[in-house]
Formats: sequence, C-alpha cells, structure tokens
Amino acid sequence: MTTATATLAPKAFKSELKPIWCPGCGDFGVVQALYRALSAIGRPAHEIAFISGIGCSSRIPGYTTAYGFNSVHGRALPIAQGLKMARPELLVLAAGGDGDGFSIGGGHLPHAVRRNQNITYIVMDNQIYGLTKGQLSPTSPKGLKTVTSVDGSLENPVNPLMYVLTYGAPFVAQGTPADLPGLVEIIEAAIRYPGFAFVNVQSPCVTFGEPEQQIKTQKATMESLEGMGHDPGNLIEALDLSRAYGTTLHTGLFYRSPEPPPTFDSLVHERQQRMMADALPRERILEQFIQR
Ligand SMILES: Cc1ncc(C[n+]2csc(CCOP(=O)(O)OP(=O)(O)O)c2C)c(N)n1
Ligand code: SF4
Repeated sequence: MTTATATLAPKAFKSELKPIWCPGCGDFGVVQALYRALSAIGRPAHEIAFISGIGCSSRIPGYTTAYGFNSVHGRALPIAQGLKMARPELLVLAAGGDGDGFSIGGGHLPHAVRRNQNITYIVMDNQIYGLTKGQLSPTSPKGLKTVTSVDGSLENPVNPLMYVLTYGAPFVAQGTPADLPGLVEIIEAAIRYPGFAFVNVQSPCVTFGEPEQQIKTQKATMESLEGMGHDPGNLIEALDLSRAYGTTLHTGLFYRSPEPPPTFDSLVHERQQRMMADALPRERILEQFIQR
C-alpha cells in the first residue's frame, strides 16, 4: 500500500546525521534538492528505500530519513534492483559517484537500463575520486593531472549521457546544484517517471575538482535544454546534444520517452499471474504424471 501526503515538508526528509562533506561540496546541493523533490512527491520516508555504493556522494542516504543502505563500491544498482523486485511498492532510489557508477559499477548500468525497473538513479558526477583523495575517474577530462596521472590523463572520458541513451534509458536528465530549482524539478520528474530514470548531476568536488567544474563557473556557462527549445521526446536530438558532455554543461531533460515502455517488475508480475491462471489443480498434475 502506498500513501501520498501533501503535507510533508522538505525537512521531514532530513536526518539527524550531520553531513561530513567538505564545506562547499556540490553534494550538499544535491541532498537539498532531493529533500524538496521528495516533499513534492509526498510519500512518507518509511515508503522510500535509498541505496548507494561507496564514495563521498554515496553517503547521501544517511542524510535522509528514508530507509538507506550505504552498500559496496559499485553495487548500488544490483541491490536497488533486487529490492525493487522484492518490494515493488517501495519508492526505490539509487545514488553514487561517477567512479562508483561508471567504473567499478559500469558493468551493471546497461543491464539496469535494459531491465527498466521503476528506479531513479542519481549520479553525482564530479569527474574525480573524492573519497580516496583525488584519483582519476572514468569521467575525468583527458589531460587532467591527478595523483594517478601526474603528467595528465591519456584516456578519453566516458560520456554517461550518451551511454545511457544508447542503452535505451527512457528518462535521461542532467542537473547541477548551481541551478537548485532546476535540479529539484529534474529529480521530481525522474521519481515520477514510471521506469528507469537516470539523473547525472554535475556536482563539484571543491577539494580535488577542476576550477571549471565549480559552482561559480557552472552558473556562468550552463545552458538550459528547455531554453534552447529542445524537445525531450526527440531521441535523435537528445543523442546529438549528449555529444557536448565535457564541453558544454547542458541542464534539463535530454530524453523522456513519450510512451513509457513496460517495466521489468510489471512484466514479471504479469507472467506470474498468467502462470497462476494456467496452473492445473494438484490432482490433475498427479493424474497426468501417472498416465505417462
Ligand atoms: C571494491 C572496492 N574498490 C575500491 C574501493 C576504494 N574506493 C572507495 S570510494 C572510491 C571512489 C570514489 O569515487 P566516486 O565513486 O566517484 O565517488 P566520490 O567520492 O567522488 O563521490 C574508491 C576507489 C572500495 N571501497 N571498494
Ligand atoms: S572530497 Fe570532494 S566530493 Fe568528497 S566531500 Fe570533499 S568536496 Fe565533496
């Protein structure tokens, strides 16, 4: 059973745990946006399960009053999917960093997308490993100097937006704490979407991140997809725009499938119902067995 209450204030989702993120970390903005989005959704905290991996960003479930599990590095998605199968009535959120989601956990992403369970996955993409003190991450720009790339990275970054779009995700968006109202809107829309919803948040790491990824620069350079007249129902245009990842900070909805495809949970439920309806009574099964 689900309950919808319109009276839950954002602070109802704020736990007593004080965040230990560095002052100014972008993740503060993400958790604020999440409180507001959950308040707008109106489901009480005990009907929400929030699963993360390991990293600075993965601490986020602990700062909410939802049921939370700060699990294993790279494993937020498989755990969230298992939980959604077992408890389909829960609102299931998954979150983590770019290292967590696109490096060690990168193999889970295409399968989570193709299964299309009703889960919202928020990645706090700071283009660096924050928790372990500033190593190269899969989204670090080419040439970036870090403790593990002292002469500059030689690898091209992965493009998470293009990845998930080509895997077939029905909902793909990008936000930043530099535009908090926009981020609230995106997270709320992702939660409301009936399927796998991916939100990439350009969440700056103030301690190890690059100057161009900081809030001030983001504010001056970000471009709203809506302001550009992008139609989020247009997949080809979304794919084309996603190519600018790493050079232009586009905010808003890249893609929202106008006809949400069936979710894995609903297909499994349907099959179970059909099997139950087709099942023979126990005596008939025994009869058939003896006749053979
Ligand atoms: C199996 C395993 N491998 C490596 C680690 C070490 N480790 C912890 S967090 C992390 C990366 C953190 O970066 P990211 O996921 O981008 O999150 P951030 O801290 O930047 O938010 C690594 C390599 C681990 N905890 N477990
Ligand atoms: S190290 Fe970076 S990502 Fe981690 S809390 Fe500090 S600013 Fe945030």
